[in-house]
Amino acid sequence: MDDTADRAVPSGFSISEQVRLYAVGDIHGRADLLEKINRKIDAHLEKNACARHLRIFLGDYVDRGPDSRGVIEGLIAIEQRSEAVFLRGNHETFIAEFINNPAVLPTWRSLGGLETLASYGVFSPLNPDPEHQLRLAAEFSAALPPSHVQFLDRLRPCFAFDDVFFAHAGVRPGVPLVSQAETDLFWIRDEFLLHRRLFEKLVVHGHTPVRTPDVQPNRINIDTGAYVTGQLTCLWIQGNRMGFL
Ligand SMILES: [Mn+2]
Repeated sequence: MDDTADRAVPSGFSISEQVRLYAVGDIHGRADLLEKINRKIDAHLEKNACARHLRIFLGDYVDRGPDSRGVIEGLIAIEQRSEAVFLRGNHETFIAEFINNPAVLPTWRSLGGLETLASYGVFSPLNPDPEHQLRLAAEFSAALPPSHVQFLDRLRPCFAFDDVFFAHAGVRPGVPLVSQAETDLFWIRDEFLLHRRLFEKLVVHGHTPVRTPDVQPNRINIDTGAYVTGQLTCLWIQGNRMGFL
């Protein structure tokens, strides 16, 4: 399959012909890949001009990979030069949670949180005792630049544009898209992934890594496990056409 070719958006869903959406999957601390994908988007725009475009990032900017701090920095820079939407992923929820409740550290560690701390110059042993957790949380809070705190505060739970609905993990079947719970938008897996019928809109999501982008009649998964595979996927949609960068 030629992934660079454009094709029809599934199930007759479409967006405005005048707008091109670029959606980027889970980055997980790979600032290098974020830079690369933005260059690809810039090149695509140069070759295929469009009146308006919008970059949509699906969350999971931090953890696991080596440079979460650099990713946040890169996203803030994009926001300053381009129209962009930033969604919250389940991993972003741990940053505020750890500062408020340092005892969550073992859970966050199991999801790659120590790499995020290290990217901010906060180095944790594998099993810090509760008192040490408290110190690490204070250190981390002091190391987070205000611009990063503000960026993380304004992440959106989901975003809809015409016939397309963007959320980090997915949606709960049977619940209207406007009434989705944040825990589902950030965390849901099988109940969403195994659902076969159409939703109100085409759902574009990440969260559950796949080898290649997974295009289904009712959803498209663009989390290609960038932090291990080196493949950060971008899906573009314009009118009733779409393609991958
Ligand atoms: Mn996730």
